[in-house]
Amino acid sequence: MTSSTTNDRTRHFPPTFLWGAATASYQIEGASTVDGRGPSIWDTFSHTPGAVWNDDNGDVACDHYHRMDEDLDLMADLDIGAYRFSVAWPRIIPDGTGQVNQRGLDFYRRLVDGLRDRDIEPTLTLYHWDLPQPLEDRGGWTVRDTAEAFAAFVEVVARTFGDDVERWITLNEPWCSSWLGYGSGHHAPGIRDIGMAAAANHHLLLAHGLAVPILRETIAQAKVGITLNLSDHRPGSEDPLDVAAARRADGNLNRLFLDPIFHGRYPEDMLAHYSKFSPGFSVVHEGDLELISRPIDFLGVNYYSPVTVVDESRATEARTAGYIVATGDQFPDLCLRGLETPGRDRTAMDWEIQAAGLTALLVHIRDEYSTLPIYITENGAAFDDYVDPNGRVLDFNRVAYLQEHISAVHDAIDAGVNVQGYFVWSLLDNFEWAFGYSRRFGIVWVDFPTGTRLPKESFHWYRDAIASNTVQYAQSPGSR
Ligand code: IFM
Repeated sequence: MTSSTTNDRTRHFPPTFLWGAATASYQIEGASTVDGRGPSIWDTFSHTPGAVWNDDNGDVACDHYHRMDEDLDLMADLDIGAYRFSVAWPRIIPDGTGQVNQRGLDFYRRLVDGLRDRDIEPTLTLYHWDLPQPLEDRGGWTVRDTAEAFAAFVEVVARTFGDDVERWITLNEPWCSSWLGYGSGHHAPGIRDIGMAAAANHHLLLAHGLAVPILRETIAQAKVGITLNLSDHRPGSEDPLDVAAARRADGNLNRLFLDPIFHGRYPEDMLAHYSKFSPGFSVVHEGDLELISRPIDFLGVNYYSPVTVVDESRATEARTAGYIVATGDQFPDLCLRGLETPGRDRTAMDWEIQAAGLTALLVHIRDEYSTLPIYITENGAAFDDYVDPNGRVLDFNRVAYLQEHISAVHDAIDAGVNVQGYFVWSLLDNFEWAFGYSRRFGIVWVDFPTGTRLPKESFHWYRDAIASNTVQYAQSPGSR
């Protein structure tokens, strides 16, 4: 892969570089009971008092279900080459297994055709967290049957859209589905049990492994991948305890997914750690890892922020060294504490902005795991946007974030990493899970009471980047 530089700051992307935008079904569609859609775990969770900020829910969200044409026109105006969306399993098979709901398929048919009409490549994610509730009632991702049910769902979607969709993503961020859903309980279904989270981790990967051959057998030209949320993990100091803590954090977020997919095994240190929890990885059957490590065509990487940690016994030293130390961790079993560097910019999610972490992560994946094509399937930032008196959203902080991170992608390409595309998260402000509508990630403002869309400054900036296939190089302050 080649890229070139024409002046001090202009960075050109390869001519085939794919520029895109991403969304997910539950976060934007609304219409939660329309046209035969069944309930998902996120309907149940968001309707549980206190589970989501302000008791917000996805009943209406961006009402994309009814405003699809307007959203397609926004995408055409942005001139993206690809749109990454997810299909809602409960729209297509409302009970999770069995009867297929044709009206659910019809909705995505209109979407795929609308994209094709506008020369935008559909990039289809098969699972972005909205598990049909009836499957959760039978154990959800903690049981093997759910992986089998997913395989049957994949077959329906592949048969329906195989002729029109080339790029398929089996799962979005299985770490969140398993560890936030069943471990910390911050996400649906809201269970707090480390042993169940580990079992869910495995069954999600199994679901991916079962889906790959179905996609290949059904669609001759399918390009199949999986999207992982990964981070660059840094120890707060060179103390061996902190180095070990960073290794544990990396083990939970990165290696529990990358190792089975690319090396066909779970990391020994993580297996040893989680052997204390039941059922944990005892749910792994002989042959599962061969399924999980079946060859794929690309890796989707979602990156937002680096992670810096110390061993929990060293919190006081870290404070003395000038860090702000988190008071606890969502996974106490890992015995670590997250650090904030005072003075570093952070997003409205309180995530540190550090684009160099993206380059480091991409180089690490290339060196340790795979030279397969990589797509940045999500990257973006929430900020406290507002519509100004002139009717504009001047989100220059988001522009800076995108500029720095797209520059970091360019750095990775220059370092020889095979990055083939970038999808901004997100096209629209949307339902940000446990944060409800309090966090805006969109490059398009959504006025939730009315549904009105308003492209932000970042939308116009991103459109220029796409049109010129360049970015003016920028680094996050304090980049290492
Ligand atoms: O909104 C989410 C998305 O659904 C998955 N990746 C992270 C985003 C921001 O939190």
